[in-house]
Amino acid sequence: SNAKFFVGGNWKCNGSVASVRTLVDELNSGVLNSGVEAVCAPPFIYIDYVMQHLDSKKFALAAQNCWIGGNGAFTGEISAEQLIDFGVPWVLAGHSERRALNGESNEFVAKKAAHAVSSGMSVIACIGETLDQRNSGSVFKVLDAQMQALVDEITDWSKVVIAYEPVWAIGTGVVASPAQAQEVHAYLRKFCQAKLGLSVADTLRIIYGGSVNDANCKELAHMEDIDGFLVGGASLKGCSFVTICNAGG
Ligand code: G2H
Repeated sequence: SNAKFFVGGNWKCNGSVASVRTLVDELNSGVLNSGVEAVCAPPFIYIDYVMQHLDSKKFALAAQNCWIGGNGAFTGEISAEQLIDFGVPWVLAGHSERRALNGESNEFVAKKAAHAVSSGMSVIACIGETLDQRNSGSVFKVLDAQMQALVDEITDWSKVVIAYEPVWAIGTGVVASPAQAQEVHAYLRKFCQAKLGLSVADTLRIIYGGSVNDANCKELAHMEDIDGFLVGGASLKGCSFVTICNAGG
């Protein structure tokens, strides 16, 4: 598509003060292509350190989650308003781990993403089918429902990146083949074309996530409708993450 290559590093619930310092140093010493938009998503408690030390000319910051609405009596939550106030421009929504482990529904994810966008944030909205759903032939039905919920809530799609992350490929080492990923990405772009129009569909970044590493990224990046990656495990190694960021060419 006609979109700037986008790579997010989702550190998940990993790291320590010491390892975050090492990772930031590794990332700062990497050389990034000018054609890539790269974003790192540390756990909340390390965001302040990363903001102060990570080279902001190379990497922007994302939070891994936010609350569905504004500030208030919501113990343990952090709002999009607070992230904006703190200077964090990006947030993930609907990662499959939160859908599965925290019971986040399509509607909840969509409302959260829409609230974050209306608060001024950019959102990486994650979707994807499980292995059972793939084996029973309901991939597109599942993706339709996840996408339709987002379409129903989000008004400004210029602030959205869609991450297709098949659950069976997440953290398993089983990466989707380039053809498997391309098939879904092309489907998603068509869906967006029908629901949101040609210009949105053409500029929307649809990125792939699930066991992306420095060895498999190049082949995936060549596929026409793969506009970047969301990277978990391999984003914890600075040199691997930089290699993946540069896979777009
Ligand atoms: C998918 C991905 C990052 P990993 O969750 O979001 O993780 O690359 O470890 O499969």
